[in-house]
Amino acid sequence: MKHDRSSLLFDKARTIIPGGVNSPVRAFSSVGGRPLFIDRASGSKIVDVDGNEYIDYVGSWGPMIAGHCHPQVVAAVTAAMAKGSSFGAPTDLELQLAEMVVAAVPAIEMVRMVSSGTEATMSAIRLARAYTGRDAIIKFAGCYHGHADSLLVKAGSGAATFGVPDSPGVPADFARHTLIAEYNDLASVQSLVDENREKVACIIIEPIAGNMGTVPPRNGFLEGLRALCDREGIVLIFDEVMTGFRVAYGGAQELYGITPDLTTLGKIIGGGLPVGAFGGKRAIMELLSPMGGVYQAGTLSGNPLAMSAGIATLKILQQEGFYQRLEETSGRLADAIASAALEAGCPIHATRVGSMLCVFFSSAEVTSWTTAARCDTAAYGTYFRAMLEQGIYLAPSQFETAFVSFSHTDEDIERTAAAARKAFKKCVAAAN
Ligand code: KE4
Repeated sequence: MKHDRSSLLFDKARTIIPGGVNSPVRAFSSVGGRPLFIDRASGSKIVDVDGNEYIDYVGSWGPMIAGHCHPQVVAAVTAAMAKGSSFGAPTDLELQLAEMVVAAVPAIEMVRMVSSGTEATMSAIRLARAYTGRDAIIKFAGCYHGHADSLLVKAGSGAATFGVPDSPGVPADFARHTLIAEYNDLASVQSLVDENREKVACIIIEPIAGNMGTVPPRNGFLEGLRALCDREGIVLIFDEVMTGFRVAYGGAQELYGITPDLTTLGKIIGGGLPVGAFGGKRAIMELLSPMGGVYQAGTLSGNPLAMSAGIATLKILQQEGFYQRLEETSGRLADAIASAALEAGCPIHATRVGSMLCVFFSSAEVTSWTTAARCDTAAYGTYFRAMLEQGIYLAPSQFETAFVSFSHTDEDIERTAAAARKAFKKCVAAAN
């Protein structure tokens, strides 16, 4: 595959955009090689500026669950654009999407739209601090909740990828309010709570961790967090920016039957346009300006184009059999990849929850950041490059999740399996 035009664009981009990218994990730094500049996409495929086509398992990091350029989403956004892109005033569209979210997620009694997942989590934490009058927050090593200062402590995703889970520029005075627990380790949470009596405002968690690779919650873990928060008067925040409408129409909280106090959303509810949302108990949400004193605002919050894309996408997800088809396709892919690794004699630990999946280059089970961090990231890089050369576009980091969309076909799965067989053999050869 030739990548001349991508390479030229990357050289130019790097002169005026830090790292040549507008989000670090896109830089391919941890997997070697140079990022591809994408020209267009449709269904399960993306095409780079050199005309190379790939089966896409990044899906814009989650939003494209219905596939790229879904006709219903394109039509909705085109129609909205013809009426105006932004008014800075309430519209019926944001009410429609709010009603769909509230109907889908019973724990959300009220919801506020914003323009990114970061804004959603940052605002939810501010609300939790106001509601409890407490300052400390608990997050989990390896979980990523966006790049707000208080959350860039032992963060996952790109922060983990680049080895800066504790970002420079975050004042120690901010970070000291962020306490770090171990995912799937209730005792580590209880210890922090015991050491910080009456000081913890909230626990924020990815109910299925997707930013250290895909790490499912162990049986009883989420239930234990819910009980602990009830005992201690702590606000439980489920960050479902990635899992919301992904693993079930009602998100991970529907899948596991746990009711958080606040939920953050993003990605899928914007159908690929900039969006985020946070919502939950009325008693907490009513503290938000202009009802209450907790300030939060945004020029493009509830933007008509993003709302239109989100409404159209959720309508597609409501179609009979949508999640069943997604489950079947994802299961076939996971089985094929596991078989390919076994056939090649390449030790991996594979995880999957619905259409979120991950190949950890580890012979041990991965249940938290401690075990994820031990993965062979060089081997992941070999796997990534070998798959890319064969037209399979994976997340350019071991500490991310692969996403299957409704538009991935049986042929896509077969092609991916064939590519994986060769890629794992390359990994074994490289290791010897
Ligand atoms: P954004 O601000 O990027 O819209 O959302 C932040 C966020 C919050 N919570 C969770 C669980 C998330 O996964 C994210 C963002 N996810 C990453 C991918 N792992 C976005 C990709 C990127 O940073 O470029």
